[in-house]
Amino acid sequence: MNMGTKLAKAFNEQINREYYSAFLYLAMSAWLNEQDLPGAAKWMYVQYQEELVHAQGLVKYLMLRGDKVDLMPIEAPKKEWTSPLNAFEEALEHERQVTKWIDDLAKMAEEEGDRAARLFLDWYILEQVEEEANGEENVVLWGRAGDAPSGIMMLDVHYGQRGFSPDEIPHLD
Ligand code: OFO
Repeated sequence: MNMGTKLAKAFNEQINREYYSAFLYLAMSAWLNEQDLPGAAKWMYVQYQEELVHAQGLVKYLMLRGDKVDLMPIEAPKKEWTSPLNAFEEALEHERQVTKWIDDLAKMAEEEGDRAARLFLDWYILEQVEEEANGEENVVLWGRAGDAPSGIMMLDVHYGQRGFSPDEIPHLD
């Protein structure tokens, strides 16, 4: 039950974007670690792990449908930010862009009359609500901490508590 060339191509483009997201957050994690913020670095590392799973979910779906998986080069992310707040602001901006891409993909599935693909994408649509909510909270919290060393230290401890549990994307197993 192939999706067809147009939709499969769009899925492959989204796979590339999810891997780029993973690279971006891995780069942010490394930079935050260099800034002696191990908690924030861990938070971003968990985000990196989540993005890998998002990409895997799309790959598995293409395989399930019998469409071609076309892995493409992943753009190198930037490597430095001016402050932790700046990194979290850019992460939020990136997630807002990802939301638009996922919405466009869902619209294409609708236009193509592919109900199964459209239903599968519901998981990603709902995930983006969470991604943006987390991103907005990050910006508020790191903005509040400002340049105060004690505030930054407390926030970093809080961020270090984030653990990774793989998302339950349909058909991933
Ligand atoms: Fe894959 O949700 Fe973030 O980018």
